[in-house]
Amino acid sequence: MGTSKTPQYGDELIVQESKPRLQKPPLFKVILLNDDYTPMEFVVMVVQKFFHKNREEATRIMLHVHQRGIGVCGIYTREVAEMKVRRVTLFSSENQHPLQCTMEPE
Ligand code: TYC
Repeated sequence: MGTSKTPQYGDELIVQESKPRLQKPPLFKVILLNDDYTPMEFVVMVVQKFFHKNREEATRIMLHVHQRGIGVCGIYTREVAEMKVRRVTLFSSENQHPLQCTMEPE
């Protein structure tokens, strides 16, 4: 019908901005499981290396797992948690230790 034209400076615009509704990504706990064979020192080293804890905190986490059977090393988005689980599992098996690492929704 030929009534449209290129918008010009000064044309009236009514813009309804949408509210910023960003969803928080789901988070996952990365967990170590106790076993009878993995040396305590190896577990402390794993917690320091992959979860960036200092030696005191890593020792505390290791002892918690040793005494209670299970313990949280950190909380991450899905992709980061999956990567940690894979790396810890690979590193443990490369070193002939049965240390089990898994994840669960927070
Ligand atoms: N229970 C093991 C031992 O006595 C130590 C250990 C701690 C193993 C934590 C696994 O996730 C673990 N040598």
